Amino acid sequence: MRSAIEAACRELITDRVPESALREAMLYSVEAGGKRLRPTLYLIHKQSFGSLSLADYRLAAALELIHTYSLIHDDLPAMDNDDLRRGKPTSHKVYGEALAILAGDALLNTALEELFAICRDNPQYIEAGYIISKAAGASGMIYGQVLDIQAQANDLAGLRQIADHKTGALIGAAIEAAAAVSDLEHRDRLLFKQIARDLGFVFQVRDDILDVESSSDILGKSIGKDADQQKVTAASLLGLEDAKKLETYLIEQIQSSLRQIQTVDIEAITAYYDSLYGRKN
Ligand code: GRG
Repeated sequence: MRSAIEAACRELITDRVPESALREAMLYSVEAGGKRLRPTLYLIHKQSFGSLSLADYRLAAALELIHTYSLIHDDLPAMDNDDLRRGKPTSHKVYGEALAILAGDALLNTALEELFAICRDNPQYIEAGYIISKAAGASGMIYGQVLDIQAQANDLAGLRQIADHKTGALIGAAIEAAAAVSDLEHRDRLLFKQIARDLGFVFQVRDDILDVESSSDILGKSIGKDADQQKVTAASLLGLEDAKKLETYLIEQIQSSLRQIQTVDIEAITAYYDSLYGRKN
């Protein structure tokens, strides 16, 4: 799945962006690596809900482009000011700030262009396109980033609000989009919505733990940034031990929701989730 996602990302960019420094900068960040979490989530769920078509790989690639744009912009001096991402110098370190900003813009726009094209060719994908563009936008990921910059969390509810938007929105959209293009029973669709929400939060809690416990060699990005920036995170708010207990609790919630799913074979989904819990990078 990973190589199919990566091929689809490359094709999307080379098909739609003229050969230029812009295309090079877009490919640089997309091909620097990464777990391909969001496209994989989409494809694994869509496959479990039915089957996969070319449109699904195109949609999965669009998700990865949106995510990569958010990382480029998050790393800019005006935001987190990071030098390292996916184990390589950040976009603005290699291409300068102006091109990094434009590469991020172009990744987002290319993804939306592709989503519109998918919907034009396959009208049953319109709801999925709406879910993804909304999740990336001003009431989703961008809103979460603003809350994060303004450091508005001082309790668990505040922390969850930021994580649900900044991290959870796009992760959730990957799962919800797969449900939207499939024939899923209403009850199971609601359960997957809850699972998506908990998965986004557990992913963020682990990210907070890794920022304290891991190394930049393993993570491919700088560590200790949260403490340097005095960010309120699961680790700083609860302490490492309780952050890990929260992680365990969330995983149990997800597992309990999964057990209630009635009409979907959850084997591949469960196996993929299991590979994410306790991740080291
Ligand atoms: C700039 C609009 C805008 C949003 C930025 C993605 C994001 C929102 C910020 C990144 C900062 C951060 C550490 C977020 C928490 C978790 C997260 C989204 C980590 C990065 O995603 P991974 O781990 O990255 O899936 P890879 O490189 O594996 O794709």
